[in-house]
Amino acid sequence: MNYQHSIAFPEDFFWSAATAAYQVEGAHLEEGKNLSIVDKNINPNYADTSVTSDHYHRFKEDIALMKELGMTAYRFSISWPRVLPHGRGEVNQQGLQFYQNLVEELRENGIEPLATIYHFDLPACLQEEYGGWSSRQIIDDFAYFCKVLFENLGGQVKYWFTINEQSNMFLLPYLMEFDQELSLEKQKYEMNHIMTLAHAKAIKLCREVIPDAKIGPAIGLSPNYPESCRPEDVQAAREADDFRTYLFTDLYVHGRYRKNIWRYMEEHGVTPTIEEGDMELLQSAKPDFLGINYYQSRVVKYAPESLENKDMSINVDGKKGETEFEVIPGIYQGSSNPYLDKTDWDWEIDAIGLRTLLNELNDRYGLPIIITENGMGAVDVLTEDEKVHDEYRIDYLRKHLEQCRLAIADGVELFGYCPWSFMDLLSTTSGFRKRYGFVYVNRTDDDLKDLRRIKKDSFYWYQEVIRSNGQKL
Ligand code: BGP
Repeated sequence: MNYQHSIAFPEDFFWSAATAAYQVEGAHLEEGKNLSIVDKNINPNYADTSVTSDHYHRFKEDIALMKELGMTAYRFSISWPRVLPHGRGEVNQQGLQFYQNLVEELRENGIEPLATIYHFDLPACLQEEYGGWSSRQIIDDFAYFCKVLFENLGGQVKYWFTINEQSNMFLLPYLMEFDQELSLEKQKYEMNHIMTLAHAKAIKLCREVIPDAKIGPAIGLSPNYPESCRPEDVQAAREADDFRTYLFTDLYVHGRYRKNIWRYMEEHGVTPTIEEGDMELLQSAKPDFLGINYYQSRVVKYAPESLENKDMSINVDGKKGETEFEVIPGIYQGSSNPYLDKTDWDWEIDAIGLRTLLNELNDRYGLPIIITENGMGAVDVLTEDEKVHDEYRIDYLRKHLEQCRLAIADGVELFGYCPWSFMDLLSTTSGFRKRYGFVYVNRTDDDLKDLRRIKKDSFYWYQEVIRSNGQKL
């Protein structure tokens, strides 16, 4: 439904953009920083994490560009092994100072800092010591990391995201490490439970240390459409949403496991270990908002019991058609959507799906929502006259923002938009080949060149969007 009178974005809407530490900072072993599991496990076919966009050394220049763009907020993440090189214990003052300088510089430029505490980069030493997220020991270590951040940055940072894409880390665990001897599925459900406990503790701690701050998760979500109106497919789409979305959001918001998923876990012998007090902790830590990373929707159909179980295999090289869909026999299997265009990485472009998702989440949970990621990965071309004509990205973002405006008119309390990404950075799966930024970074996977910053066409477009508070899309 369209409305006759268009609704404006709220006056205090956060016009933001996002990055994450390991993808943008570089300096992966400088000034006391230690290795994370991402530093060790990033796709070896592309650039590594050592330099990336060199933001660690150029953050002032980058913040000047954010200001020029007109951003009123900036979502970034804090590297755990930069602040705590041993995962716990002694704080690396130089590492902490970097984030203090960063948030100070943002504030001086009128940009609200939005900080993600955990964006995939677990200190490698904690993985080696006790298996990282597979052990409950991590809950206290994570709480300690949070305490250091809240105490030292809490005066300046009033918006916090606990864990980035717990759902995707669990679904596409290309950066995680598992025990080869144990059932993968069981380990995933155990880890998910442990992560949710750590997230809940962080929320409680934040409320104690910075009572005027707001905190919530940043969840990676793709709504599932049924491939046909065959009732089996409609039910399969419902269940896909239960497994891939509502398992996580119900845990975060209500502190409970969905009954159908719990029954599934019991029947498959993969229930997580629940200790005394766990569920009370989860129930006592309702987030202030939901952060949503949205890139695409998905299509599913019923998967007969006779099929073989198969994990999803994602396209990492940007050659169309390489994605292989997951199959969960008796529940659902993925399929492609003939009505949608796709990126070179097979991500299905569906702006309306964002409105649908926002409304669905609003109806279920009634919490304020911020879009913490949304964007289009592409191979950008730098022309001889130093331009990047990324009209495909403008088109993608414009369409998604139109749907955000409609969702606000529908009644969704949307308070910010953080396109992925502010500047070009190391893609989690595909190095510097796959770019997302408003600002081009002059380097390739093999050649660091001069790392010069160049404003793309989308930079000037977003600048106008912000200047008009979203009236001019
Ligand atoms: C999300 C991550 C980001 C980012 C983005 C794009 O899952 O939170 O860190 O990488 O996806 O993904 P990719 O870089 O694989 O295209």
